[in-house]
Amino acid sequence: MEFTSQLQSYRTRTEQGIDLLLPPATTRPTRLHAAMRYSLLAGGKRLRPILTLAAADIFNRANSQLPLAQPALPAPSADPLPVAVALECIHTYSLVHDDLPCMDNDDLRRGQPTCHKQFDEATALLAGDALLTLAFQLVARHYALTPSLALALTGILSEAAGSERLIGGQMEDLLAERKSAATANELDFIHHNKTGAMLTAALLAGGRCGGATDTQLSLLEDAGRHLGLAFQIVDDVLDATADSATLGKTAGKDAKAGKTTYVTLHGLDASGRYAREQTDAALAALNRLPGGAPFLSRLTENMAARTS
Ligand code: GRG
Repeated sequence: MEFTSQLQSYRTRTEQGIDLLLPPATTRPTRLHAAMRYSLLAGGKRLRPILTLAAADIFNRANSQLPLAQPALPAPSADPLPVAVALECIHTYSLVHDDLPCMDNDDLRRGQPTCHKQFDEATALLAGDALLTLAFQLVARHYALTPSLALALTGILSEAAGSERLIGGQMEDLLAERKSAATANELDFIHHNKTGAMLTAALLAGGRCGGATDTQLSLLEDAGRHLGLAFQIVDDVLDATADSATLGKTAGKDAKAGKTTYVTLHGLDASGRYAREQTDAALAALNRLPGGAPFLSRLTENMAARTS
């Protein structure tokens, strides 16, 4: 399938999965479930679930081409959709909490009022908590028949979302804001964990569902790390150069808050070069996967060239 149609197909699968796997808005307490659905269905690029679905497909395709009698059979593949939705739940919870007044205090997210603006602070806090919890419920429910896969996915999700990765990155980010400037090392730590961990987890979860080998999982991890940094550098460049309407969130916030970013540390040109280096490193890892992972490679290029 051509890239754009494939991208749209993954996105549609994700949207349908979200709608199906989230409790209906009529579930009691309706305000909570309405807030969860509001934030999750508000749009967004769906990058993490797309990475999961595409990573699983690499191995589904490769494994389906193997001769029947293999000396070391790859693990059987499983439907990656529930864990793809789980990743989007965790990502969305982190956005809902990040937008709260005690953190980034933002009014606009995915082109719409943030969850606490649309509902209220307490509801947004609880909706975020519930989305995080739902992610693990989805994994427990939908992979119950393959306990070793359920365990591996739980490990991937909990590590990426935990105190040393996503939450740790957010903590260091808040600490860095309180002092005059973050160092390059601190900035790399923040983004490697705040942004990179969830992107890597998405690729790993897909690889696990598709039955990737340990070597292939290492390549996915490598790709995720570089993709995460490239993604964040581009995010910093866009914050400094794009407008709010294009971004669907408040632009120029970093500069206004006096925040250290790749752009303030290295300037626009060097940031562009650094993003390119990281993109190339991600592509090199993807290229070593079965079939050269053309969809993920094109997506990586597109992320580097994105305008929102
Ligand atoms: C509250 C534990 C906790 C963490 C918050 C997500 C986050 C961490 C902060 C938001 C600010 C930020 C720049 C995070 C880096 C990751 C990032 C670029 C998130 C936005 O991801 P996109 O662009 O968003 O994929 P959409 O809306 O398209 O899904």
